[in-house]
Amino acid sequence: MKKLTITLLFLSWVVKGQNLHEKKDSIKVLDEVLIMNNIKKKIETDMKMNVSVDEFLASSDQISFIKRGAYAWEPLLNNMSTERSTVTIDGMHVFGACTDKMDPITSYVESNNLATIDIKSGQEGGMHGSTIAGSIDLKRKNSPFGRLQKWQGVYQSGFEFNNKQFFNLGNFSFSSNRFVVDGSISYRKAENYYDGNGHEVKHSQFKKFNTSLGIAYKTSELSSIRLDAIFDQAKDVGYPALPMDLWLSRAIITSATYKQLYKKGIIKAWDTKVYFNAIEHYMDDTKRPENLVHMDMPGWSTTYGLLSKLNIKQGDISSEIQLNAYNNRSIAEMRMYPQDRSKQTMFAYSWPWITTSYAGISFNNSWDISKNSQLNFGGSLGLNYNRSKYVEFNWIFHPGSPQEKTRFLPSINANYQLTINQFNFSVGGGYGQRAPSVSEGYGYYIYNSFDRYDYIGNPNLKNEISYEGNASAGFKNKKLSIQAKVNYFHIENYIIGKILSLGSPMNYQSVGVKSYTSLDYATLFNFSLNANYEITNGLHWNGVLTYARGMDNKENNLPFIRPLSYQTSLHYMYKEFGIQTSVNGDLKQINFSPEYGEDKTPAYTIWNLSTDYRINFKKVNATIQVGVENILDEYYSTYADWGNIPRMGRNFFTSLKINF
Ligand SMILES: [Cu+2]
Repeated sequence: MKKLTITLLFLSWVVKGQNLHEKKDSIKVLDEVLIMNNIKKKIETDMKMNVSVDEFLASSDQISFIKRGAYAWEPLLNNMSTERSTVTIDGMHVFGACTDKMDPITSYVESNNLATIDIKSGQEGGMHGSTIAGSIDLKRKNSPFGRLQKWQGVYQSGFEFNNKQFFNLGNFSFSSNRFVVDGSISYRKAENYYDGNGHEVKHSQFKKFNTSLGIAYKTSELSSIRLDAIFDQAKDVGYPALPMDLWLSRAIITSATYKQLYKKGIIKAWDTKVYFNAIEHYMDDTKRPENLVHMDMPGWSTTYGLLSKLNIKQGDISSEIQLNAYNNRSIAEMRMYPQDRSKQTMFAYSWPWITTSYAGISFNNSWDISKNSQLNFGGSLGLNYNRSKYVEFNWIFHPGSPQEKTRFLPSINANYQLTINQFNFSVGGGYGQRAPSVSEGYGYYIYNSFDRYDYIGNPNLKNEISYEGNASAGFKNKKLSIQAKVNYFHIENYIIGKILSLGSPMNYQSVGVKSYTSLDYATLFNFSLNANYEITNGLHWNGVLTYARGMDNKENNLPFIRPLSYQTSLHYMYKEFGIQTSVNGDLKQINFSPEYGEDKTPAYTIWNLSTDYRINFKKVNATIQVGVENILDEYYSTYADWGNIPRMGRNFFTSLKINF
């Protein structure tokens, strides 16, 4: 929805620009609009100005996380795991190279190369490819041509006391009439953190280096070309909830984009991008004395892709049509060694060279029926092809399963919005399908330390099919805004692991083997309530309440469904001084799922406080912030902390941000 508003806004600006100022540069107008939008949604939270991408995502009421440590949290959208959502960087598909999900895509960017994160729920998020839960698009910084101030830069630094995390982030941009450069560089280093009882959580350290560069050149009055690259490297990352750590993870993410705007006709803009990204991932279990047998489990993921988008406007209808195509190859190896590491005793592919090719066309229309009502409707049709090179591994548990598989993935959605005075309402529905992920379809002995089973993929799995309904209602006046949202998913052929009676575990820690199978169906319900109130000038209150419920076809609970959660914060600003405090927590997890390795998680409440001060000196403005998270040093772990690892105890933090 937000995307459509942006598009509409941009189209109306372009049209206005043409009528009022013939010579106004449309690209500039487009960029200005995008920038305006970005300024509103800075990558920071109420409590902290220098946040990681994960901390920023956590401030959304649609996102929860599975945490395996302090680094690279796995984002759950609408309480569904990453297989059910599309996570993209500027629309580009990137696939992690870890069979144990140590590297969600969000771990390959940094907060200082992002402008915003675009989250869309359910089938509305189908623009970049087939999805069930929705989409998370990480949008990179993209400076406009011909900005007044040619050079701009930001430097951020800070220290977090609990895990001795020290970070330095810098980014700059140069902009002239024909030429733009955006660059960023960052380094974070953290040691083990301490829980609320003051105990060290071993293997929770990390080191992350990230840099990005984007160069744009205006090829004509209405067209431009842009080259982008991100390089990310994480080293010596501990995952306290897993039986192994990460030695090295490296990603290179590149793209070339051509943008053409049109002054006449119904086509307003055409955007085409080709991209390539490669990820390598090397785990390390040698630092865990409890592992008697050592396993190397490296993984590689390589993706080529194309996306091409048209923006069209005719009368009251504006449309987006997008072509997505990509090809991914995922490889993961398992090498087992006895204590003498020079002797390898076993070799297997846990991802036996899986190729995924996808091509799809999606469209999205927005029709302004009247001044206060709007109909959005869209859909997509995708073609998904998989091939397993070393299909022998898949035949061990699923003999005779085909080496190649082609699937059609249709989707459709509609949503009606109505505004009556200060009230707004929306109601919508959707239908969509997704193909199984590489692990679900072709994984071989992927050890899951949560339920302690080895997981086997099944190439014959049916498509997951989602039927979805959603509604929202809101009220807004000068001081108060309240928004309530609900959605409901009925998902047929819901993919989940079930115990296999045959097959013996490979890992000595594992208790058995599970194969991915389809439940007849599962249902998911999500509710959120968000309120803002301006108590007096400078004093704001914000509150969020979320509730979710997920069940399988036998009314058993689904795993990783967030219990009732709340967050409330107060924010006070006086001149250059700001202070904010927040309380957040989950209630007791009653609806847990013992079948999938969950146990009851007690309630917890966390109290945070921070204060900041701004200094303006000529063209430079600096902000310093000090704060403390988990003031009461509560010992807790959440429903989605893998293996109930405790979260961080009291954490003092300081940070500095300089804009010049
Ligand atoms: Cu890994």
